[in-house]
Amino acid sequence: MNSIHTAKPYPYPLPNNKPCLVIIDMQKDFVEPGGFGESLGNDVSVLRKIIPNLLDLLTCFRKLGLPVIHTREAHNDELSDCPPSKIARGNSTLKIGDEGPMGRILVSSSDGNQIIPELAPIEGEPVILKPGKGAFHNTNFSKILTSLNASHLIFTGVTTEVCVQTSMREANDRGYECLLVDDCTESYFPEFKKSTIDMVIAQGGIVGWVDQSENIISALEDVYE
Ligand code: C5J
Repeated sequence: MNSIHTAKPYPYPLPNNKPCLVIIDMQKDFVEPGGFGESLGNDVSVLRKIIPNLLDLLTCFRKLGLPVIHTREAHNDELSDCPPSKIARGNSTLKIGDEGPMGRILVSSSDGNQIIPELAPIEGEPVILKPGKGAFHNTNFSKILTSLNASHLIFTGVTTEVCVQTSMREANDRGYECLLVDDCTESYFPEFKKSTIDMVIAQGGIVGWVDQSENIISALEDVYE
């Protein structure tokens, strides 16, 4: 059985079918000034440091013809898919649906809701619009994974302890083999990122595996090229 032998807490098996790259919420709302992330009081520049690593991993998946799925945390214009509790929550200067410098906060039609240009999806790469923190809640993510015959998901994106971790846990509960890429995920709070990584690999990999992008790229090239 092929594997990524450097993964923690033990080698991550690589399947005969294709592993899928899942890029969570690399949208302007969280990564650029003027969006939801900044309105919550965060320094968004800390999230940007993963972009070069994520681009390398994305390029590898595209080169090898392996599937890539993007998500955006997004609501419709009427906010009919957004519970009032979600709008009320948080100490932000701009609430979900308010007009900000990049258009309405977390509304799918806004400029701020689009994926950053560096990682923009290309033709054939599905983009899941998710109204919740997890990628499965009220979306067609399950259907797309089934249509791809996916069993192994490689998770990246922001923020580690919110949408990435929630989505990975949802996937783990549904039987997917999940690997979190340490240097391709980021949090506004370094200690929360560290805790998430620790939690994933604790107790013999109770939620999945963790590794660095360089090791993953090298293993994928060996197995799928
Ligand atoms: C948050 C996310 N943090 N994508 N969303 O509200 O993690």
